[in-house]
Amino acid sequence: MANKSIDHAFTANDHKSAASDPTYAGALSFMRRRYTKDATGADAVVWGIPFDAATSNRPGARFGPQAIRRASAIFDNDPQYPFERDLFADMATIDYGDCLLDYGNHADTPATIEAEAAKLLESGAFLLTLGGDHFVTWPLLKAHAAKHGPLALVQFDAHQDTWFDDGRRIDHGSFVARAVRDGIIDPDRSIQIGIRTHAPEDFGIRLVYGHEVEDMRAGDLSSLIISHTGGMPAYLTFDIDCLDPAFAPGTGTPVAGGPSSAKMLSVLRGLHQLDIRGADVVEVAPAYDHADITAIAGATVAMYMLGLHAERLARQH
Ligand SMILES: [Mn+2]
Repeated sequence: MANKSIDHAFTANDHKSAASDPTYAGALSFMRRRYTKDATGADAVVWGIPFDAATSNRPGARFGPQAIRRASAIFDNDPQYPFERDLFADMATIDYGDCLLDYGNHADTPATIEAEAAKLLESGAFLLTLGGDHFVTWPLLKAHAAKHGPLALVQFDAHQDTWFDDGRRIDHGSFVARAVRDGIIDPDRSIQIGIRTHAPEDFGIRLVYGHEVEDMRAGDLSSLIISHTGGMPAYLTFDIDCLDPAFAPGTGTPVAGGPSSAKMLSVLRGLHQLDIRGADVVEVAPAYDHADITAIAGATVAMYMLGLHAERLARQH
């Protein structure tokens, strides 16, 4: 057993070192990144929001961050395809742990998430958030828009998330409506991929339905996303229920007829020209999962998001 170490999540001396924990052992952080509450000097921060009180059907996404971190151990000791690099060699990355929320006081939840996200963004790092149900994207968008201005939303989802919203409800199906009304996303530059349910409003957002995804090539979908956002700063949100329940059974509101994880990973891989300013993976609910299928898909989507940021940093150097 050459060059193995263990518990990189708390023994790492810096934020760029490669972990070499045995895959089946060691303290679990996202991809064994160092756990720290100090984001100073980090190029990328991974953060969990264990919240699922906005779920309309099956709850359980509060366990999403834990499940995704645990599944991310499968990447250990293998340089990650398709990025052909040790992702962290030139991208200092930490695991900031989770957001503390009061389960008995959801009225304060959005402001708590927003304030902590804003603090992390102040450090200059790229923020990758592990949900949590899709409500968490609302305060995350607010924090990102405060820094970058209005954003193009690139949303992978079976649902449009434009349901009724009075600005006070805590609903995982309405954050898009709220974001459009508050001007923090530009609907004309936003796009939703994998949609297979109907909501009352689309606000002019470009929809790519599940059956259209089925008919399109992955590269064409990537090109459509890039051209539709038109170079605007973008926020990438991946609701794991975008995938067919065959590839993501462990989620709150599954819908049949979705794409495979292979196809959507190919689409993500083609997004390196997108001006991504922030990203999240939401709605992984491990209680309904089998053999970590959904958690592995979520961890891989998250890893691809970090990979896109690593490529972006490499281009800037
Ligand atoms: Mn959603």
